[in-house]
Amino acid sequence: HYPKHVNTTDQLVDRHVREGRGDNVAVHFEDETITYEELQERVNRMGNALRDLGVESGDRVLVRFPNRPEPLITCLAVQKIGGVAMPSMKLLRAKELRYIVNNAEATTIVVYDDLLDEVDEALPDLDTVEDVVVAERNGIEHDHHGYDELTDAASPELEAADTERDDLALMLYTSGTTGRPKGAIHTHRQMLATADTYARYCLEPTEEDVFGGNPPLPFAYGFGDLVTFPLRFGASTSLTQDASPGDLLESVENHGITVLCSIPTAFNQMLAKFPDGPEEYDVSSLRVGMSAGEPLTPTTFEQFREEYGIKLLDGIGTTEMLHIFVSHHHEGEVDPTATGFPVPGYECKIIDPDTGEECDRGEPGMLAVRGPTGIEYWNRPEKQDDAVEDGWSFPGDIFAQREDGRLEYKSRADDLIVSSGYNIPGPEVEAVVEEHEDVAEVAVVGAPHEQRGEIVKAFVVTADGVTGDDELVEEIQNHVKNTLAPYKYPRAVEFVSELPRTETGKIRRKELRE
Ligand code: 3SK
Repeated sequence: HYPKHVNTTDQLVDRHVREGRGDNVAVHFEDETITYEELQERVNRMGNALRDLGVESGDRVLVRFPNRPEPLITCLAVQKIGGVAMPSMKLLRAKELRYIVNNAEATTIVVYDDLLDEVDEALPDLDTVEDVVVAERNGIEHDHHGYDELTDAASPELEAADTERDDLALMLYTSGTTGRPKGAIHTHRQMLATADTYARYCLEPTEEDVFGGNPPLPFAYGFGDLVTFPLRFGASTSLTQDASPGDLLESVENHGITVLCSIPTAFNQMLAKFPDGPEEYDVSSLRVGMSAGEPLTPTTFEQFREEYGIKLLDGIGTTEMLHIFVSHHHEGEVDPTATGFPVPGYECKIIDPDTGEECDRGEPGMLAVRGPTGIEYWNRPEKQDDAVEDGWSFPGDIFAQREDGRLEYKSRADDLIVSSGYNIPGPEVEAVVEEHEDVAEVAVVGAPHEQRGEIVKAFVVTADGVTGDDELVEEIQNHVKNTLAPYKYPRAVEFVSELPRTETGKIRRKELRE
């Protein structure tokens, strides 16, 4: 429950200064540390600069940066003056920016100079944009406003706007598997609620914690992990720009990261790059890891525990739900073969898509979720109607609920392979193929087949020094047949040098299917 009038930035920044935590470190970035008091001043200057440009309550502001302090400061500033922050993925091209900015009717763009090209290319078609503010960090020439010039000239004093809890604060565009991107909208209340449910109960953060990792800030997962969660609890965030596995470990050592946030691909890269563990780095500060974005396999969980000494808490969330709604509630209860329980504050049920009735325990069906966040799109009523029914959101995942209440991930609704009438969840087969010592990475999808409708096909990246040949295909197939119901074995195996991935690390299954 939140008061009717609440402002996220007031809660994430100003409250700590008011309550005597102004000297706590809020942000670590490279060699720089920013205390809560300094963060407040920088946010205030940016908020005033935006107001001076004419940004008003409710206006949408596109924010385009790698993971560094400026996007965090800008989003908090936009929210403090009652606007709606729209962090956008770095790799978006002019065509995508055109659609997003025009759909959102954004008035202002704040951009890292190295990402300006695509903005400039799109700009003549951006109907509502009045100002572009450029953070000059790489000496790139431009004819827009300069971030430092505007903020240096602006006042360091700013009262938070009198926003209401259900006013919009954040909009994140998500492409999903098909169609035009959709703006997932979130209010001040919902942003705080992700911290007060998942983070509070599953991570139990304290002021001493340092959250760090490499999910991009425009990814809902990254925004929660690296902005909302640490700042809600007066803790610190460690930002690492364009982090490779080595960069991330350097940040763990230098900034004393305690909560490591990432995705399975990156955890696997860390394991592959440092097969004997992170010996070159001091990672003794770590206390827990968070994993989301893709299902975490038991193999990765076990290897990471062995090499890094921490358990990874797997969780499932979506951009629309803003953060994780199913996870184990603490590391002590983790069973790596399941995703976990509904996060405190959320309820889940499993629905048979054919009958609309609740499934029996153990039976797979569509996951429905209800809680303090829910699916809501900007101006797309037709998508809204597909995704929400009687207050229950349908994120599009297939789960089964075990007798003990744990929820077991099966697949995305569109990753279910239907072969000779059998429903086969691709990720379940992936987890088994990945157990083979000669396999580094794998993605399993359905391939069209005349007699069977579809067959299970595995795209495999072999471990370093291993050649993919017929013998290995047979070994992989036998391993699956011996571990799962034999109809789930991959009838086709193709060796590839890498898997196609999205900017947030998700495998592009659609591309593999095609
Ligand atoms: O992809 C996920 O699992 C996720 C988790 C938390 C927040 C947002 C997303 C998309």
